[in-house]
Amino acid sequence: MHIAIAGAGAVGLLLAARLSQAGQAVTLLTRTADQAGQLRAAGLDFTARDSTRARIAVAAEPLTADPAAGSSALAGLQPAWIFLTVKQHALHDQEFLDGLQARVGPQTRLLCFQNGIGHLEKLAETFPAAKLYAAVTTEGALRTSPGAVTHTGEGVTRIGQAPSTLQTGLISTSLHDSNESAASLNLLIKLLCEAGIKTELSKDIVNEMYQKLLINAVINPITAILRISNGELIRNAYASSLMLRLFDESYAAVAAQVEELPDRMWNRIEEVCARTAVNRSSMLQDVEAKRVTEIEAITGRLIAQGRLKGIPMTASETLYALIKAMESDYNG
Ligand code: KPL
Repeated sequence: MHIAIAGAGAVGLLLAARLSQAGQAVTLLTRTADQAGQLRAAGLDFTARDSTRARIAVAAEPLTADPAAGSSALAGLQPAWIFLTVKQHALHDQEFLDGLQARVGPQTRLLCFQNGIGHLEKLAETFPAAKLYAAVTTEGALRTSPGAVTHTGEGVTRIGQAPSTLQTGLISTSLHDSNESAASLNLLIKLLCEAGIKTELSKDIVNEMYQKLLINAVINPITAILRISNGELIRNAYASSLMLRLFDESYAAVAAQVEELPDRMWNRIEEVCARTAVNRSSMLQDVEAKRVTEIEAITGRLIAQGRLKGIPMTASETLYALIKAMESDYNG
């Protein structure tokens, strides 16, 4: 079985490192030819949780490379799984979608790691015949250079099948056979666990995506604006009271979408901040590197859903506008 990982950011590199170390055939599909060249030439520099460092040989090529070309690591191979570890906004880039299209065969399963919501709908629309799965991970990773990643926090990855209602009836029932899907998922879970990525099956991955959305909506924008770590967020009384306002309206918007939310979501958010106290949220890392953030996929989507249900989303709207203002300042 061959796994392709589209997106060589922190999570993509972490998965590639762990799977390659466990002997799994993996190809990293990068956005740039430079990054692929560097990874092929120097290997992937991986720092594990216990601080041990290893240089791991990995197959890497740009996503836009012709997969049929003899030089491709995937020549003549149809990956059983493609892990999509790019940020959600990459799914709106036609060049990226074309590159992916060339690699998605009738048997390929797409496992989507994006934060936020809306990406499964976009992928179902773009690849109506693809078998879609989603992952929610709490693994912590930091990409320190295009060829180096550090495993900063051990977490759990939950994976499950995307709801068939996303896909057109005929295709989803004929191709997304549930016994076959369950067998493939179980095999993948075993493989990931053996590679040191603790992975579990989720029976309702959409609900879990919404829980993660709530966590990200409350933590990420404030840390990015104040440029503080997740731990500082709960130690700062003003930031915490802003978090509470965000939590109340975000909780209401999420609760209007999913059947049941676990109790104590606020406590879970505090726990996440405590557990990842020294970490800088992904949105803060994006802002510091002047990259486009995930504000649309997280706060933007939540505001839209809240408004549809008549829920006032005033704190979210203010933070959304502040992050958008920071983003538009990058170029100007
Ligand atoms: O997922 C995260 C992120 O930074 O995007 C949290 C949970 C906030 C941890 O930093």
